Amino acid sequence: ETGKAIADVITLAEEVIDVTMPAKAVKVGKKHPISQIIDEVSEIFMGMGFSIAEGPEVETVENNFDALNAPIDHPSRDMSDTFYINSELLLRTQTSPVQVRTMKGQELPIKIIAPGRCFRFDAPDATHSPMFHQIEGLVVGKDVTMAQLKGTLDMFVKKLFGENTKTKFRPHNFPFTEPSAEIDIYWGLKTETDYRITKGTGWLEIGGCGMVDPNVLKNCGINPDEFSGFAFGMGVERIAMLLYQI
Ligand code: 2NL
Repeated sequence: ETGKAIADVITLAEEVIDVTMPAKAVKVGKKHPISQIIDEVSEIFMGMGFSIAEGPEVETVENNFDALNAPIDHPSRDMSDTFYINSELLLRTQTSPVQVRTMKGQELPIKIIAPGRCFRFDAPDATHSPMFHQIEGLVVGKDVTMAQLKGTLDMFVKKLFGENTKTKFRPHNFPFTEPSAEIDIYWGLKTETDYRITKGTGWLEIGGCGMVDPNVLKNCGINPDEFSGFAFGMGVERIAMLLYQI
């Protein structure tokens, strides 16, 4: 009986989402879970006035690290953490270089999200993959504030996870933002799985954010005395696993 019950649950999960066969999923009119999340998140931000920006997966060290204020000895720059093509080119380790390109090349104000594929020299396990997806966001203009950052992300998580979702901004450190925070949502402790995924706290980290560091604005040709900005980033696989119970 227990075996049958488990089999039924597995069958149900497979009917909701097929994580194994993107081609088959397309045939039966379903999108890959990664595409579903990217499309759903994009819809939410477009509803808040953001545009979608894209850029190359092969990037310059300048756009991926230098412009983003990454110290020359930052561990993420190591050969053992990043796929280098040569001394100037690499596979992007986040989608921020898309935003760097936009800041360097476009008029202000900027209000974009950048979804896409990223690469890090990681051994695959349950929580790591050498290829993964991120969605980053950037707003730059006159008088852009941290209050607007918190309001924007609070509205976003309510639209994605439900209107009762609470947020917590926990101080953190990133080279490209100052101040910086990690974003936690209250997930709850109703099931055993909830205890496992929240490490018994009920809170779940879903991404990072902060005010764009003045050095980053300067590196991209924007005067930090005149303009300010906020940015955020989240992992698509992580959100897909939460929403689809993978
Ligand atoms: C995370 C954290 C973050 C950003 C990404 C960013 C981009 C530019 C300038 C400043 Cl061009 N910041 N992106 C900022 C804070 C956090 O991602 O946990 N990602 C999965």
